[in-house]
Amino acid sequence: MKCRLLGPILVLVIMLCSMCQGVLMRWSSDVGGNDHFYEVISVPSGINWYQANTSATSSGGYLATITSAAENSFVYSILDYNTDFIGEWDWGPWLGGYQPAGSPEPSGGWRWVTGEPFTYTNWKPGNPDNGGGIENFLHFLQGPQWNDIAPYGAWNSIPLQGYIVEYIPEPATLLFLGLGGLSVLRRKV
Ligand SMILES: [Ca+2]
Ligand SMILES: [Ca+2]
Repeated sequence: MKCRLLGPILVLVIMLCSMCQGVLMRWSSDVGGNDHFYEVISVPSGINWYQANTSATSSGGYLATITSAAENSFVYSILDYNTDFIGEWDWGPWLGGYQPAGSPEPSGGWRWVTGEPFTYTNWKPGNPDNGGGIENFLHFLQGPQWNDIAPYGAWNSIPLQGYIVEYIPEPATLLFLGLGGLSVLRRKV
């Protein structure tokens, strides 16, 4: 039994460790979480929402979708405020929320990239405001609260410097964790 499990588990761990760079943080069901992994990807040169979305899906996850206050607290807790929030206005990383073109402004039609219900929200007061008529994408702003912003960042010209990816682990990975595996997987840089 041990030998039969070891191979797939190692393959999964190697796959997780090779998907991209950074530290995977597990929101454990032991503390009321969903057992998903989250990863903050720092992009000092800047990245727009479309690029972040493509990168997240190509690495096997998706831009983080936040559907409860508890999840918002967990995801925000893994951010380093000093490096993940940038600029005069403390712009934080991209999330997986967006507003399709043609939605009633400023608050209509918001959805998650996964299709999960967009019922829980944590807008910063005054948002969403569809500033400049072009703000249809979601990110953390000045803390754990959200802002709608343009796809290319502030004023559609100052890109954000990171994004958060959410991964749903395979059952075998959860079994590995249940057997005493790590709750934090450190990726190779
Ligand atoms: Ca908008
Ligand atoms: Ca806004």
